[in-house]
Amino acid sequence: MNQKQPPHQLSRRGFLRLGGQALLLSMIAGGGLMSGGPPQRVIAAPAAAPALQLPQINVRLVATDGFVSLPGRRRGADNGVYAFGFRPVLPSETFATLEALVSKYKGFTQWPSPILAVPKNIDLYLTMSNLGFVGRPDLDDAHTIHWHGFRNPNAVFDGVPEVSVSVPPSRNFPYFYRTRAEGTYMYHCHFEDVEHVQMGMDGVVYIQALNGRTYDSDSGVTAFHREFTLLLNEVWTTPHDNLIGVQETNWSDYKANYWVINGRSYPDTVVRDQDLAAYEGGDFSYGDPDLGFTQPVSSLIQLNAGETGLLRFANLGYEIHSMQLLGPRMTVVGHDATFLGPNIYQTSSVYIGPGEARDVLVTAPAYSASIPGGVDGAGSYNVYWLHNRNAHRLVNGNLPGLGGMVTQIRVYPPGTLPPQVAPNSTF
Ligand SMILES: [Cu+2]
Repeated sequence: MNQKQPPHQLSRRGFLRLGGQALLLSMIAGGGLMSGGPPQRVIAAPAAAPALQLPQINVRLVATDGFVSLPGRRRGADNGVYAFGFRPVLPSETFATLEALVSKYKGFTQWPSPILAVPKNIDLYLTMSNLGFVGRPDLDDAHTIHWHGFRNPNAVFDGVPEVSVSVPPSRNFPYFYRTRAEGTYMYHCHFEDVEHVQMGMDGVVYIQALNGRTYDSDSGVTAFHREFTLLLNEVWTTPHDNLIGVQETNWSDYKANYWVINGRSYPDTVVRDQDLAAYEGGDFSYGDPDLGFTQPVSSLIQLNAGETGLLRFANLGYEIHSMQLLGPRMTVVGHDATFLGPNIYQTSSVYIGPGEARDVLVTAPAYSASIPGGVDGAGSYNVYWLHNRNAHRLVNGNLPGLGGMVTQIRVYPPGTLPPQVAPNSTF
């Protein structure tokens, strides 16, 4: 995210200010004309009026297509899964020309869309640029960004194309959000949304509480040390293959054959960022067929013993998912970006319907060498499995063995892991 104020950003603020002044001036003029007397005096806004400007953050996402990688469907073997998605641009490119972004990013999708971790009480300007498709140049699909569950007072920025604006190829659109209510949300393209969401145009957005915990009015019970976004989806590879093969899909035949967390299915879910090159043999050059490039958001949960992790679950698949943790109890503190207050509950299985979100706290038990675990680059750990309770969703297509919607919580001796600086980063 770019918190700097480039010169033409100031001109945008100036434009808004000018717009406000122009409105005020026309009201004065109108009052004067209607009464026939002198212009009315301008009445100052009351001290309690909402601020006209809040601290501002600028973000830019590009929408394009490309290929992602699943077990048995590796992108590097020219057998990847065709997908659409939103990819972030570098902060230095936030105000780049569309042509520059097309030449660099077109055809390089990622899944899920980048995690948007947004402070509360800021103004977010999110510019989305539709770069068009490389794999299907015959399609002129538009895209939108819809923040699902977010209380958006203006339909123009809500991304539902039937009631607002969609963004055709070679066009930009600046979305505006004022972040008033903390919690876990999700965002997705709303243009032909059954297709575009299945194709990968979705991600997690969350609003950070001012107190550094999960919710501001929580009496201290939603504190955490580390946080992880876990976006649940299923993949039905048939429409992906049909799209790149220029064939139609009957969506009422929907029958998923992969189940993913953050776009990855096991064992990709438990690969540390630091091990990706060795895992797939890539070199991390731009466009390299690595998970780190196509599916860069880790699904692995790492905690020091005694630490509390916040798991921000969101489900943008089309099936209800029940995620079970074998080990410590989970404390559910939020549903759909709403603090549960006295209705906080403990459970070993969290049910999450399509379009729903859950804020779940897990406190890591003490480390013990006698508990099952392993050793990775961070050190020795105990392992607790977090998995879909439906065993049919613990597979990868027709491959044998464990796969699908399963990951690990790794618990290390106290002090092993340094403090977290970004959600989902691994050590
Ligand atoms: Cu779209």
